[in-house]
Amino acid sequence: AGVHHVQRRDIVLKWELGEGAFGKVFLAECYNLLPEQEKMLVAVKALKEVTESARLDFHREAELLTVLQHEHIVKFYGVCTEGEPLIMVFEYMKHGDLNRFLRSHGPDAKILEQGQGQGEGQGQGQPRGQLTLSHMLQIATQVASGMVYLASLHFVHRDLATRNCLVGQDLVVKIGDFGMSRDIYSTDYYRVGGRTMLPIRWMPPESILYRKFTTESDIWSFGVVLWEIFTYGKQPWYQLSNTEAIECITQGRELERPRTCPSEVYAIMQSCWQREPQQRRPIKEIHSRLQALVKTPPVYLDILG
Ligand code: 31Y
Repeated sequence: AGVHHVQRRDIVLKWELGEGAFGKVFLAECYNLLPEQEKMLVAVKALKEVTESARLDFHREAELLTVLQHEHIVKFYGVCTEGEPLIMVFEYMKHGDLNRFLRSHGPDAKILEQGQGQGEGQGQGQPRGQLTLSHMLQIATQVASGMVYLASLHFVHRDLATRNCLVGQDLVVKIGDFGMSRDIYSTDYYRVGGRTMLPIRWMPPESILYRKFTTESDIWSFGVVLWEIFTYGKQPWYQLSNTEAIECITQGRELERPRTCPSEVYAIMQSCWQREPQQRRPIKEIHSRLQALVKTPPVYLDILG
C-alpha cells in the first residue's frame, strides 16, 4: 500500500493530548494535507523510542491504516519519517477516547467535566448532561458499523473496547488506531509473561483459554463495549481482580444488565456472549438491529430499574 508522507515543516505542534509509554499524541496544525484546505487541525502520534522492532511495527501499522478506510474508522492521513520522532497523522477527534467521553457524561461526571464550547447545539450534537438512551444507541450503532467493515475484510481487531474508540464533533464515533491504550489504560490489561498484555475483561473464554482470536471473539468484545456504553464507561467486572475475572468469564458468568439498559439491548449483549463462537449473532445482524432501535427506540421506564 502506498503510505502517504507528510513533510516535517508542514506539521506545527500545538499541545499534548495524551501520553503513553510508546510516545505522545499531540494536537497539531498540518499544512498542504488536503487540496481544499491550506491548513487543518490533526492529531499526531509521535513514537518515543525508535528501536528497530518499534520502527517495523510503525511501518506495518501505517500500511494497515492506509488500507482501512471507512467512515467509522479514524481517518489516517500518513506518516512523517524525516528524522525522529516517527510521526503518524490522524484526523483530530475533538472529544478524545470514548471511555473518557462516557465517564464525563455519566453520573460521576463532575470531576471529569471538560469545558464544552459555548453555544454548541445539543439535540443531535454533543450532549451537555448525561447521555440519553438515544445517544447510547447512536454510539453503539457507529462502533458496530466500523466492526462490520473490519469483519468484511476479515480483519480481527483483538482489542475492541471503548478506550480504543474516539469521539469527534456531533457525536461521531470511530474505531481508533491500535496499540495506544495499553499504556494509558494499563489497568484494563492483564500482564502475562513479560510483554504480553491481554484485555481479559473483554475476551471470550476461547481467547482466554486458548489465545484464539477471531471475528467471533471480536463480537464478544462488542457485547462488552455495549455494556460499557450503557454503564457510562464502567470497567467490566470492576469488583473483581484479574484472576477472579478470568475465573468468572471461563465459568460462564455474564455481566449483569446495566440499570439504564432496555431488555432489547441486553438481549443483543447476551447474543454476543454465547459460549460457542458460531452461536454468536453476526456483527452485520447486530448492526441492523441497533440501527432499527435507533429509529424506533424502545420505551424505557427508568423507574423500573
Ligand atoms: C485523536 C483526538 N485510539 C487519533 N486522553 C491514538 C487511538 C484510542 C486512543 C488513542 C487521545 C486519549 C487524546 C486519558 C487524558 C486524555 O486522559 C485519555 C486521551 C486519547 C487524549 N487521542 C486522540 N484525541 N484525536 C486521538 N488519538 C488518535 C486521533 N490516535 C488513539
